[in-house]
Amino acid sequence: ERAVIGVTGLGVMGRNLARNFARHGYPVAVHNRTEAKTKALIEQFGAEGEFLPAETPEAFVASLARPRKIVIMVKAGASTDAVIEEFAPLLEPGDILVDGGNAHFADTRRREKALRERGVHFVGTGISGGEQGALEGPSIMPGGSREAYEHLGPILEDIAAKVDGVPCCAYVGPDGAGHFVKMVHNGIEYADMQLIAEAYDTLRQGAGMSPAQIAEVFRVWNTGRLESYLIEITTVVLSHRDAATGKPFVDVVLDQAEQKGTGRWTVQTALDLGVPVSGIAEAVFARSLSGHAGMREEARVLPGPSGDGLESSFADDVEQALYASKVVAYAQGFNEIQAGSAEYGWDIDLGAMATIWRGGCIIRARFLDRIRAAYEADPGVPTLLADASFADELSRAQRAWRDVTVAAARRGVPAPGFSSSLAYYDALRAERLPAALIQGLRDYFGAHTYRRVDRDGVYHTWWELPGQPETRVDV
Ligand code: NBP
Repeated sequence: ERAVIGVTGLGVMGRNLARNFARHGYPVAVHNRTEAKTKALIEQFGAEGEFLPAETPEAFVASLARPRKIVIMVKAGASTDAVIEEFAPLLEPGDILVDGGNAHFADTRRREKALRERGVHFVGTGISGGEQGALEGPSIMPGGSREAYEHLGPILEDIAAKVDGVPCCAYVGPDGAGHFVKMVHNGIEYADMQLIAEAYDTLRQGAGMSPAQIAEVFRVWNTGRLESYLIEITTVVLSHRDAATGKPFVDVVLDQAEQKGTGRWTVQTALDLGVPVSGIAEAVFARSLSGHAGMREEARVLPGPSGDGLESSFADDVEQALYASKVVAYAQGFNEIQAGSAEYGWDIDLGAMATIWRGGCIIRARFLDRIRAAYEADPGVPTLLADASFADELSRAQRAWRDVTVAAARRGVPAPGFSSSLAYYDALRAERLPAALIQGLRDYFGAHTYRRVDRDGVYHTWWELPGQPETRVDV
């Protein structure tokens, strides 16, 4: 019973997570369904720390100190249920099962409830940062009971990424909260990448710049407020040349983006919760559109605009459009976390979520400090757009944001992220929305009723009667 923690599922992520624990001095029990992976881990990396390999779940469980802490790192879905079924009977009340896979938060809620009834803590945990993050310090978003976090938290905080000495790991909230936050993190990641892609496309097609020139633009942007991992690697990818053809790498890659589903979950969940996450939704739809090869092939005959190129000083405007749209996407994502937290009673600290995303994960960025500060200044701020410092930046960006959106449309460059984020900004700040007309139409064809700006109550207009009288229907 030497192992402080155990990892079962030694794929790409599990293996590196186990090594991360070992490198931090924790004796770590390791187990994998196919034993060869366990052996390979010991052979290759056994010298990095104290590993306790186990052939069977029984031996694995027996090697763990109590309360046992077991991290499951297997393919999300049925595999996770299979592994839980295998291990749960071997555990005792107070033991802690951690699911570090990309589970849907609803599955995590179900699993947590079932295990709680057996006295076992189930900690659905978002882990971001990919293979390298798992090894060198990921961003960790653990849900589950506070009691479980008391045992587990210090170890996870130890192996997490650090920014200014602060670990990128904090207790998120009960049951599915950790996986929910990870889901929204991935949705925001989709939006971030879509906006970067639009900035690139606008500069390439609109301003006629080469990938190498655009790489340089991104390099400069990465020294300013956009500084982030994704902007940094955009420079690397755009600078890269294909060895076989000598062409820019971006020109030899098939332009059909794939997805594993967490972006889609973010949007589906937002639809259920009634939270407008248009920037994230556009990013998911843009990926799915890119994959419709047949439809795109047939539509290629449609004419586009004719016109001159844009000036390269335009790049400064694109930076503003990218930044402003990014603020909108994050504001929408944080609203979704806020809504999920309210719906499920999680009491999530939004500022803390921005804090744990500052390092380790794919969306790590300087910008997240600003979000943390905004929630520290006013934890109840209904939208980040209303935070004084973001509002100020958006108002200064808006001229360029509008110009780039217009220019993209004029040039025939699709920029759904820029334009939908701008529409969201304009809709939120609007004095009056045409939703009033929609209410009128609904009342006309379906007697769906409406409320008035000048009086309380619910009303219906008798559209078919002479004089079209109105009555109050809620009394
Ligand atoms: P891999 O595909 O590398 O490994 C899958 C692991 O699941 C293997 O250890 C495999 O065992 C095990 N497994 C499967 Br599949 N079915 C099983 C079952 N029925 N019983 C027991 N073990 C089973 O996955 P990965 O990329 O390490 O991802 C693991 C989890 O981490 C996923 O949920 C993923 O979404 C999540 N995640 C991945 C990343 C990333 O960047 N890759 C980032 C963040 C989160 P075997 O060796 O016997 O086949």
